[in-house]
Amino acid sequence: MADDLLDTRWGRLLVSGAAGIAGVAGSYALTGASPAFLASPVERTLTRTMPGAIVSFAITTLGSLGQQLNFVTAIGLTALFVALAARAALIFGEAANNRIVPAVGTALIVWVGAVVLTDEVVLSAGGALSAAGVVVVAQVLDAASDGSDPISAKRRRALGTVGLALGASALGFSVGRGRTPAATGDEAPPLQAPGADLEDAQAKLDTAEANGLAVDGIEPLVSEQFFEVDINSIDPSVDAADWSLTITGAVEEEITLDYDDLQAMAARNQFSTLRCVGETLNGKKMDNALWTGVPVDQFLDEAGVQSGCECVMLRADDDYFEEFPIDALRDGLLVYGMNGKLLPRSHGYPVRALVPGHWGEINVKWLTEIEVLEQEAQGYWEKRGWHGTGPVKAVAKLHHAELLDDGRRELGGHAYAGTRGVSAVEVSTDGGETWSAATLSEPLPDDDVWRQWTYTYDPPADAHTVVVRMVDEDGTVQPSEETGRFPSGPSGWVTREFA
Ligand SMILES: Nc1nc2c(c(=O)[nH]1)N[C@H]1C(S)=C(S)[C@@H](COP(=O)(O)O)O[C@H]1N2
Ligand SMILES: [Mo]
Repeated sequence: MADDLLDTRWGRLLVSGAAGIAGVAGSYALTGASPAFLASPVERTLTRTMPGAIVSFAITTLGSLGQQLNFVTAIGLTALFVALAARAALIFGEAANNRIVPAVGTALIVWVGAVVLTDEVVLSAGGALSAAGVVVVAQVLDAASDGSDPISAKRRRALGTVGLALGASALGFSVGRGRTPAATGDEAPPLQAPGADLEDAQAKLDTAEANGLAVDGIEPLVSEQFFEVDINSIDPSVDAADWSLTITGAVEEEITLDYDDLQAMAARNQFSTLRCVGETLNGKKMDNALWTGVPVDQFLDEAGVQSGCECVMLRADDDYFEEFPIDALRDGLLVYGMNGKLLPRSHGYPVRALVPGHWGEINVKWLTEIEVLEQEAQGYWEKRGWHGTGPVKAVAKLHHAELLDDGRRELGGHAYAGTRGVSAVEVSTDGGETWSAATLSEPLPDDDVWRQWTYTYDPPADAHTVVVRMVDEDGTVQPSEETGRFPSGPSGWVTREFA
């Protein structure tokens, strides 16, 4: 059958490629954006094995684009793996002169590979069956051809196969999107936990609403769009019923807590702002929420800490880990609620650590283990050169500048200094020569929290530089010295030129 598409080299390549794309889409259709998606373990492996210097370079030069590139690479590699499986099965089928081998072989290789990578016996069928489906379609189209006008018929079949694979892929991606567990806070269900004081949570949220400044251009005191930073593009999806947290290592007695245990214990509602050490000085990765969780120190006492270094390693379901002083953790919460709702998957459902006053990176999401250490060790980001486990640096951000109808200009933003608190924000419109106090939002009931600021002035006719700085509760003015974000987080006063 010399006119068969699958008898030609390019035909087999084409069908294999189409099978690769369909395999990725079919996997996604069944799993959505969850760790069972075939590209997820591939991305994790890429992330973990990438040299730290390259990761840090990508973060500082590309920002989140670096991670997107990594994810696209992972999807490409996954499609390549499926395509190679189909190609091997096709070649083997031809050598054996067997019509069953190509489809069954494709399905089998992809399925075994997927099970090895994802540990999901049933969900691995999605990629395997769709890839095999493309091979079957190509075979059926070949079998149905009558042999006349071989070249153009082959082209038609080639187009048919590719078209079908792409159509099926589009369908697969839209089905998969629908299956992706809810990630955003708004979609999270309301909190219902025996130990949580929901009236207190609502009262605090009301306070935040009342204390916010009436400025359109800046985020409210409780962020509507809370930033996310993850080492992987696909978040773990942990079942609360299966979740447990163990306190291990240098303790008198190991402790294991499950979700019900935690929800039954007296919880606290606490405002806390998170800021990412890897963000630019005036970047957007700083946000505030009301967190509901159980104070962690009682568990450390119960376990009986025997640490030689007074330090702990927190570990998570996404293989993330961070090390820092145990004293910082003693002020922390095991959080299961956010803004009166269940903690969303994207922010660490079912349970994350909250460590007030420290850079975001030690606020470990999808927390599974607290290991009390004998000796200092390095966390995930410290292994990659960062120093982000300590207290946050103070910052006053400038995110809003608007000319008002009366010709004046309104400026605004947020200021944050960890648990040191914000007592004032000062604005200079002459490049730092003279300073004036900005208007601040009323403080929120907890200390580790940002404040909004606004300042309105008559802009001069010529070019001028606006500088913003904050003062903490002790009266300390935020240092003016500018540093980049790598390795210890950005410092300095935010400036902006107006022409
Ligand atoms: N398990 C886990 N926890 C994590 C991370 C992560 O990638 N995995 N990212 C950290 C970083 S760098 C920051 S800044 C904060 C961000 O928290 P958010 O995504 O809830 O805003 O989570 C931290 N906790
Ligand atoms: Mo971060």
